[in-house]
Amino acid sequence: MMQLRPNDDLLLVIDVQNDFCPGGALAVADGDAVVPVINRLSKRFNHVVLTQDWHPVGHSSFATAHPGSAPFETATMSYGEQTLWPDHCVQGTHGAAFHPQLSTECAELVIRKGFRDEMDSYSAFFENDRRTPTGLSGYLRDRGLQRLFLVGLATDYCVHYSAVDARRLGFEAVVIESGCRGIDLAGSLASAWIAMKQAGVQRISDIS
Ligand code: VGL
Ligand code: ZN
Repeated sequence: MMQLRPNDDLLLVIDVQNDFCPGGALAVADGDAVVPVINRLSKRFNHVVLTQDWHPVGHSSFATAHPGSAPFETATMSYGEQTLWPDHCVQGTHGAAFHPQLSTECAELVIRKGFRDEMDSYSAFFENDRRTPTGLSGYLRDRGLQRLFLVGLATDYCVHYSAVDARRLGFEAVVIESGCRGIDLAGSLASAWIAMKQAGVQRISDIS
């Protein structure tokens, strides 16, 4: 049983957007199942922050921006290998909007990411060069928030990168499994759990 610390703890809700839910452009299997779980968890936290994947039209992470490439292939970018995705979470579209049942009114901050043309961003803290900050760590430090509980989509990409970066930056990080679903591309879900464990990320099934 996990004892919450109301002044230290933050629920970080990653990318619960229409395009990652069934029917969306980059649908995660059962992705919308996280919505009631997250709504229930949100009530337990004094502090809730949401992230929103927010790409310009023709973004460099889209396979359509790389002639001859198909979604889920990789491309070499200035910062390394990048998986190419179907067009998704385009700024201002229905796909980029939060799931309509997600309760967003309790959120004190929405971090948008992936809005730079030339760079993708999985982590809530850094763009995919692992260097360009989103500002979230400064916000958390200024607010004195030390322990992050992560939920959302997808476990093996944005939740994984956010949790590992949280540890790198010296925060405590706990992933709540019932509030996450994964894409699982070529074993990515299993390797994400291994990487998170190695980084000192805690994994719990739920908060009762
Ligand atoms: C995500 C792939 C591309 C995610 C975002 O939210 O996990 N995955 N963009
Ligand atoms: Zn994206």
